[in-house]
Amino acid sequence: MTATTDGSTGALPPRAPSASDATAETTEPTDSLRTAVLDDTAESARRAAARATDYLLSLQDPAGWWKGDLETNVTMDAEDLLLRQFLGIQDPRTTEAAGRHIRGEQRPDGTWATFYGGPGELSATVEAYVALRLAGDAPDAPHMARASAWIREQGGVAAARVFTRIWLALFGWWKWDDLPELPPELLYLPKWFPLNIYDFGCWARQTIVPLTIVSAKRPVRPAPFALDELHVDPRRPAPPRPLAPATSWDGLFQRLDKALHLYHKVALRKLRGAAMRAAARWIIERQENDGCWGGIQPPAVYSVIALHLLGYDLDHPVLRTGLASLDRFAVWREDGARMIEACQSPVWDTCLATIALADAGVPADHPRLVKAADWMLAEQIRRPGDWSVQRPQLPSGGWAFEFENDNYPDIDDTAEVVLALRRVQHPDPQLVADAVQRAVRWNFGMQSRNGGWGAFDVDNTSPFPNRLPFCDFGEVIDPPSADVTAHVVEMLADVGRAHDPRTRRGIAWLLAEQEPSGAWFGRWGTNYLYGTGSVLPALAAAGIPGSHPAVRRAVRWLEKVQNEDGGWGEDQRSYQDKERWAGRGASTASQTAWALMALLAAGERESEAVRRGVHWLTGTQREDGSWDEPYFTGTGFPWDFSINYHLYRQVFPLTALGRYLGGGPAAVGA
Ligand code: R03
Repeated sequence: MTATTDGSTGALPPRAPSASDATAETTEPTDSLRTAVLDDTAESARRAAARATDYLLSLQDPAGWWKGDLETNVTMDAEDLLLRQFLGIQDPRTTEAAGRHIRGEQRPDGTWATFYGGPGELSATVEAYVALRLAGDAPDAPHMARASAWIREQGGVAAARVFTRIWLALFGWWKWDDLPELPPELLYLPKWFPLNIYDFGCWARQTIVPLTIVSAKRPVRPAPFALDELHVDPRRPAPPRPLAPATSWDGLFQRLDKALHLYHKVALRKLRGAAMRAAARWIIERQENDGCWGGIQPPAVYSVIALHLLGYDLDHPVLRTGLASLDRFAVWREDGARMIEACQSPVWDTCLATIALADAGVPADHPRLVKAADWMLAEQIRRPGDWSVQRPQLPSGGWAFEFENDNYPDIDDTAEVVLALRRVQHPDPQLVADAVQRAVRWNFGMQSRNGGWGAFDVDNTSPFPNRLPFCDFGEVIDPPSADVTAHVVEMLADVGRAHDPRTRRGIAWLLAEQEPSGAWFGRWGTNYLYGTGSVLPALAAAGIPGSHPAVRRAVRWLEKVQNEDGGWGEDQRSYQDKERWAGRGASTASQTAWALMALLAAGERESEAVRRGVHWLTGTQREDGSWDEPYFTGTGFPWDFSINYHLYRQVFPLTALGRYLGGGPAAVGA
């Protein structure tokens, strides 16, 4: 047994002194560990992991969960002020605090970006500008004049996304007639008919249903000021858009939209009324226990507006609790600024934190891990949801991302929660086994036809939603992705189902999805580093050896894109220009960790690339055990909506260091 300086046994992965007062299980050190303790990489990794463990444990809520801030962009804050203005519930303290946050995010050129270090973005800049005017900033103040000049240069409001123009239409700053139609009669399309609401990804469906009511009602509240400065030509705010040939898909959908505009004028009042009432019922049935809708900002704000337009009072329980749920998306900063989260991530953060701590050698029966497991167990969803429309016979058993989102469990969270639960030694093993069995059955049942897994629904791959002129922002369908599929495969292998034919089809789908470069695309994390960092651990778990050609190609790619400083980083621009930016960007803690997780799974523990990567992590760690990460490494929608998950900088480095020290799932040797 080799003793290390902190007195712990060399055979064990790093353990935080405060976290690991429990029994040490002693096993013989493996050859690799024996070498590792002799060199300073392992020693500094051990110290870094111990500090990171303590820091992560200090962030756990007494109830057992973790939740890091989910930072996105100022459209969240701007829309919050616009909503308050629309409903007439502005209050000076909130306006002041939101204004402070928005002003603090403005870049020197007067614009707002949608991710750290990104370019100015038109829609975000328009929304932020309008919000600051609501907060009282004068149009000729230098920061405002710079913003409006840039907006005009970019084509003005007319060139902004549909959602932005909808917000402006609510105050007469844009004409409803110059927006795509979304008729409420959409709800009547049967589920086999193209463009029925179940053809859309769940987040789009939840947003579109309330917007059908808004778009039918076309409300206009008095504008508190004019916005001429945001149009290239204020006399003609909406220059005509060129019409594509009728024989093209775009042309066809443009004409469909024109027809719907005509229909808006002649819609049968009875049918329209009934359709709006059906939409309201659909919305109210889906309100969660905490008052929110889908746990995400867009459905929540548009549902509140839609129901209000149908005559619901602001103090009606549905609206009162809905508005209260939006208030809980606010994060108040020390400097008095108020930031709105698009969504909250407690389940996701908790399962990732649990896995990280287990990887770092916190004993499986540690009270904090048991507390986390108990919290996760209580969050399992035991009733049908929107997913049941495609799978009416499938019993429930998934987890959602948020505190309350029982209608929309997702496959990704379910896979990761199972992986986390299985790392904990719970006093009631049967409780865990039953929960895992339900989850495995649910994830198997949610496999798409092609063998992969989407995030929320089965076979959500219709080509039509993307063609609608309305859909010019983000993704509107939920096809299988490599990252989610990898997480499911890793989980199925962990529960002993690696050889199930359904798992094999998942693996075949993954192998077919590999890019010529050797990497995998990251749908919900940025980007090829996230995809590859998800797939290689899954392949290893499923018994694919490190010598497999696909794994070798991925390893070569990772080594190729490693930064000079030893870390890895990938800019959001990789979603726009993969030739230039795939795997490229300033090193970050979470992305370096993903690359290391991939390499370690591929059996590369002794490689120079891994040693340099570990050094980057240990060398950039702060005194308190945390890492800085201003860069956004999470993805809501590729390019259009990026996320800085504030816990990623902590959980992924800890997992990588723990696995480096031998704490994680074993790699399959080359
Ligand atoms: C990381 C893996 C777990 N994962 C869940 C990830 C959830 C990410 C947050 C989702 O937040 C959203 C923000 C949104 N905005 N706009 C939309 C939206 C949806 C989700 C949106 C876009 C287009 C349409 C409707 C809504 Br149509 C800001 C699986």
